[in-house]
Amino acid sequence: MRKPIIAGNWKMFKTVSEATAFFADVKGKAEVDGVETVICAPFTTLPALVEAAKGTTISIGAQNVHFEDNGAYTGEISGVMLKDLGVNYVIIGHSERRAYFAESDAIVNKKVHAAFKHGLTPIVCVGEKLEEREAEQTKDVCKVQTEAAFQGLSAEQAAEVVVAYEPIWAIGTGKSSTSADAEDVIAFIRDVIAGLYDAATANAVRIQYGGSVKPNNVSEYMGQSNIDGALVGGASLEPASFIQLVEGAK
Ligand code: G2H
Repeated sequence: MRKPIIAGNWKMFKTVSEATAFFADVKGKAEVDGVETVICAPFTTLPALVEAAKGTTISIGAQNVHFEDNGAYTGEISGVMLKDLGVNYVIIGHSERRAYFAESDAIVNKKVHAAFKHGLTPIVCVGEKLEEREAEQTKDVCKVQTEAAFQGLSAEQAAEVVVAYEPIWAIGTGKSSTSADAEDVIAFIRDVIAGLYDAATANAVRIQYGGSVKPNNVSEYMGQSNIDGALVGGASLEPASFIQLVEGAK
């Protein structure tokens, strides 16, 4: 059985004091038996959140990692540094990073390897643009991105990856994929992983849906057999809403 995982992706929101106040509000409430809760926060807030999360079941994640351990990469943060802080998860290849920071499939794959090297669980984002959806290329795009992200991973590593299927046209727009459409693409992504490894490995991989997930639609996605949780941006920023998302994933 795959454990559902709700991950908040705060993007570039919250100062340290805002993050600490948020955590105090959700502590004990966004902790639900049978659901894994993750908060992926800005780098500056990570030390305070890791400290606050001690003794709770909430995991803390970053939103990016460099693929090298250290070096002359001004402004970057490595897996060594994240692990040193006590961070457990890292989002890799979010469409905003692919679009605004030129992250290619090859870079995403290097970052996935860097995550495993340092004991971080990668949440790997894949998903199509609106024009690709309209051209009926959704599955082709997801196949290419998934195969590239998993390249060179052992079956044991592959089983630990969390994939987030995020149709780009649904991100922050209020337009969400129907649960049936999301299930169709996510089942396809699972088949792609089965093709790379085997059915047992593919069945172990948790695949989230992301894109305008809200407290009022999370259960609908969770009701689909291949959808194992959600990566949530806007609706993860308010404590009450975040708590409802975690409760809705039961
Ligand atoms: C998609 C998602 C979080 P939102 O980017 O990764 O954001 O829930 O705001 O659409």
